[in-house]
Amino acid sequence: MINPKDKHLPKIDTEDAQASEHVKMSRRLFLGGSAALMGAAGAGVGASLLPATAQAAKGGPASAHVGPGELDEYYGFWSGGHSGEVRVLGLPSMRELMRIPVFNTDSATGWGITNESKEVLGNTGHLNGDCHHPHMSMTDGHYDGKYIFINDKANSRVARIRGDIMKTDKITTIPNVQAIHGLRVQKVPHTKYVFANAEFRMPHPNDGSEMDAIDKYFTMFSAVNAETMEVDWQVIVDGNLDNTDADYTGKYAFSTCYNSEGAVDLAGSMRAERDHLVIFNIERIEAAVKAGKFTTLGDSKVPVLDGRKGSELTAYVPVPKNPHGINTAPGGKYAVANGKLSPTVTVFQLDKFDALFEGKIKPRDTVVAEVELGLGPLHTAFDGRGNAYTTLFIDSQVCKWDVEKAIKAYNGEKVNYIVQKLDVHYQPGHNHTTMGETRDADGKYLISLQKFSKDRFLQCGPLHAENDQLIDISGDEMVLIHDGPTYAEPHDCMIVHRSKVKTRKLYDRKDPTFASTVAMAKADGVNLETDNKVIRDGNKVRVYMTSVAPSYGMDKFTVKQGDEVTVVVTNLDQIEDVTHGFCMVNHGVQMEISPQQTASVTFVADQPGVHWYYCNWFCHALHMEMRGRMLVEKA
Ligand code: CUK
Ligand code: CUA
Ligand code: CA
Repeated sequence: MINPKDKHLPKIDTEDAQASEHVKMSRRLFLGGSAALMGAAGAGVGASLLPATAQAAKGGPASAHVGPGELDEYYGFWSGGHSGEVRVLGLPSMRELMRIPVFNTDSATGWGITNESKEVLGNTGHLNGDCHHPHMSMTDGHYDGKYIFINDKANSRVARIRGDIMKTDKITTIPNVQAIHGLRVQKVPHTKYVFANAEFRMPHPNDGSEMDAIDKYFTMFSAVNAETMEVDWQVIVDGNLDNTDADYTGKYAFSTCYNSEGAVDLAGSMRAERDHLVIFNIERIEAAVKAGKFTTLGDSKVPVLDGRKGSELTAYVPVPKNPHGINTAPGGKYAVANGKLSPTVTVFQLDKFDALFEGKIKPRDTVVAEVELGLGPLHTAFDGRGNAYTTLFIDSQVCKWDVEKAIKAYNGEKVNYIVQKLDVHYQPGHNHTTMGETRDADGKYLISLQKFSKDRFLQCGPLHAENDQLIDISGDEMVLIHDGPTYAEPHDCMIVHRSKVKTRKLYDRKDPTFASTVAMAKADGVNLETDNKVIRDGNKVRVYMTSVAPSYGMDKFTVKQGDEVTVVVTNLDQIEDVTHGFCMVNHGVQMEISPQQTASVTFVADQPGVHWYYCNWFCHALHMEMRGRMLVEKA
């Protein structure tokens, strides 16, 4: 049954929100199947059955294999790149658990089709996106499970996903800017702000009168309020903005800039040997907003502050050359900027920022190391034990290095700060460690996200999968343990211990995601939980029906040709996993209705005749029979 050589078996913790009946069941099977293994771990409440790693308790690297019926120890939240979605994976198995549509259309759930999702998507009409940076909200530097935020570079948006139902609930278009790229959350005292970098400089006003007055172009750093999802303020910067991160005091956020040159062409943006890190002084910015020291741009009411060089709101630290990632170490002492066109990383000591803003030290005095790692450093992750892991895009390697030793070497001591270089396949961008962007970095696994897979998988034509590799970093050596093909294009991910994620099994009938639909029903005098009714309002028809496996509350209804029909389905099932669907054949509509959820979809009944509708989420032995007819009477 269970092979004792499988050292990866996930830890089971009864404190754990995910330790459901299912897990307890698995544990019983486990106990029955392999009593010998229980010796060390004990059967006690909260005990770990087996070490998930620490180089799998010295017996060699962990395995990515998680047995049938066993649960993963971590959630991974993966950016879906220009697919516009977010994906949820289990780690270490790397099994894909769920897809969360955000900026895209999703035929399965009806995202982009239902009225509820259209309300979230707003009326920009854009159903494409380019997601790079998923980050979870935090309280005091720990993941709090509440929200996951994601950027859309393609349409300058920021979205929020609710941690409890794992659905997108808010999308904000950032005004006055183009291409939201870097995104991170304020870590301390809690995620009040989501920091969003707009990458491309642009004219202001951007009214079509000018193209080449590029010295007047600028871009801005935006603070999105995590609760309201409104933009609280924007700060104009010199240069452009690439990636961003925040510190562990709540006082500072900082962003890399690869185009300090302000160029609009490739050669121009590589001219300078150094670009910079721009540091934002949150307290001073908030005070300036409060004191009314801001302007606005165009139609937007968002306070805009000038943080260009010379401003007391910002500081600019020169960094070589076209730096890309900026990553704060879990202890909060250091942050690392990754050189990209320079083979170096630059280490900032964050407690020096106060002195910098007080004018006591110079910008470069905040740099405590600038050391060479290899070619094309892009992003750095941390294990919480003093080691950093930097992706080397051009070398196709992950470089493990010791931060304190790098500082010593920079100060002239003869120490080797490079611990190990591991080949990855091929050309890594982001990487991420388990819990590594929080105070709880546990140094178990590293994910390295490769842009190219080349020969690693069966080929599927000219377009290749990417390759997300799982590495056991719990011991002295990094060991590659899994190759995971992924569809376009996970720039970044984050890995959250399952104890931090608390999801609902059923919808709350008061869930705000369908509050507008509930209000509409109320105005129509309809009780969604009991009524099956057709309400006519001119040529608008609202069809309210319930559903309980395996039938809809209404197996037929009649409308007139040309009517605008809104079908509202309420799933009265109370059983976990009994999701229904609603598809009206030949009308381009379908949707998910999970237990206790209400969902609605609107279409024009333009084809006279009988039209079948059916349930398209398999729900019951008689799922095929869950269907009904709409008669459209000829006009
Ligand atoms: S970026 Cu893509 S690899 Cu958009 Cu965070 Cu670095
Ligand atoms: Cu209801 Cu399938
Ligand atoms: Ca540059």
